[in-house]
Amino acid sequence: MSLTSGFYRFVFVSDGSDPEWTNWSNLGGYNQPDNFLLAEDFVEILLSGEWNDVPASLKRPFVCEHKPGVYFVIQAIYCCTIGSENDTVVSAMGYLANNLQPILDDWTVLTETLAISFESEALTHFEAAKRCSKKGGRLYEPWDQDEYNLVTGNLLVNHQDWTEFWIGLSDFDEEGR
Ligand SMILES: [Ca+2]
Repeated sequence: MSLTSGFYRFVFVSDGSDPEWTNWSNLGGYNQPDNFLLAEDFVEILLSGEWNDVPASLKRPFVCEHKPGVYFVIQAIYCCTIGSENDTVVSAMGYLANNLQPILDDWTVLTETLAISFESEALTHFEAAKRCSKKGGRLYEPWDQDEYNLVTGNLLVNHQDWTEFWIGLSDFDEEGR
């Protein structure tokens, strides 16, 4: 199975790597990605969970992701290297207990390594990416199919006001527009 889809090579925005799997739609009877009018370089997910390439200028709500495990460990180490000669592990656990909740409130923790946040404000792809970054995360990049099923399951149950959401997949750099 080719990882590229026809002429188009969509990669994760964060590091330009190829997805290990794809989930393209045949929206409107056309196999996606179709780069309609040669202007579709960014990817939305549909409520079906399938992917479609669309122009970056469209406004969509979006899904941010965050790696809570790594984030919390870094926070804990940071906390306990400042002015503490006590048992680092105990201090770190105390820090986590005191500081976990506000972070959890802002993110839905799906697994030990993935927290997501559904943002209902419709923004362009670039604006959405910036917003995720401001929250300490990035646009959601579906690396893992099982995790992806959790994410889209959550979308279906809780976020049906919109039918399309930005994720962090693009062929903008590949295709150069
Ligand atoms: Ca398309």
